[in-house]
Amino acid sequence: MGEPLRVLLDTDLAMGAPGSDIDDGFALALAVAEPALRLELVTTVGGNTDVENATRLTGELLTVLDRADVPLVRGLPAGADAAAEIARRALAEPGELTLVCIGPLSNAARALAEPGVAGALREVVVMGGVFLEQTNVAAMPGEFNFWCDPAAAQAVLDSGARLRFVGLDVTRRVRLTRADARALAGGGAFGRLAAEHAEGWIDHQERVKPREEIEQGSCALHDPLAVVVVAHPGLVTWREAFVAVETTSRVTRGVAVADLLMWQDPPTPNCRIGVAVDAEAFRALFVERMASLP
Ligand SMILES: [Ca+2]
Repeated sequence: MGEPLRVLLDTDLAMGAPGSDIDDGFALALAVAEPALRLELVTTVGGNTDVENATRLTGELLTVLDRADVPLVRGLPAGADAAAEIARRALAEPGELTLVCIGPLSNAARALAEPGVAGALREVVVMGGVFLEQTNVAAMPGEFNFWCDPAAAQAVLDSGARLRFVGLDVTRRVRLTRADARALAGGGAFGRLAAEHAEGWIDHQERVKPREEIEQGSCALHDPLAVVVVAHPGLVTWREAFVAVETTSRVTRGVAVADLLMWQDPPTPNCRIGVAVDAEAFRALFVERMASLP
């Protein structure tokens, strides 16, 4: 293995708050546990919870993971904020840093609006969008991160950065079952905390999505997939696309339209999107990495 890839992680982490989504917490844990990655900065954004809570909970989780040394910078609406720090680091070391975005794209859009930043980042990997399917939920027609800040998602797509997206249609295929959660409880401090909150999250999902079959008895590991594919891109099948996001519509806020370049005179692609995932291979890697944590 060569040098670890250097990662900046932008997150709306809520693991630790009752009934809150847990996948950012697992994504942070994977970024710490994966030997092919080196986590150099964590920034926070409002989404699953507000930015204050996300920052506090991220700090607490980094301590549980024995990585309180990782710099943590709060995002919007703070003054000296996350976007400026992402931009500063990217420009200081062009071609070296990968930005992984697992919340709404508000910080990323602001960072990428700074001259030179889009070209200076090695890559931007995003959990966001739904490209080959749809949510089939009128209240949230776009995937959550795009739906929260569709203008930011569009700005990231327009930035010219090298972009990869894992969308909801792919990420919802990688699952954590109740049995998985209980197995984690037999591990260290992180495992015990994660197990408790994962079971609570599965309970919550079952309650609020009673007729969505896939949400019964397990929960999706959306954000961890975005972290893992930085180091292990072969877990997902990628396809070039031209993606645009609806920002103003009455009906389809946050919906992404992905042109797969199939007709003559196609648009110029602006990203790659995941179109399939090896869920079993992901699962094997996830279990192994979780077992290595304190
Ligand atoms: Ca998230």
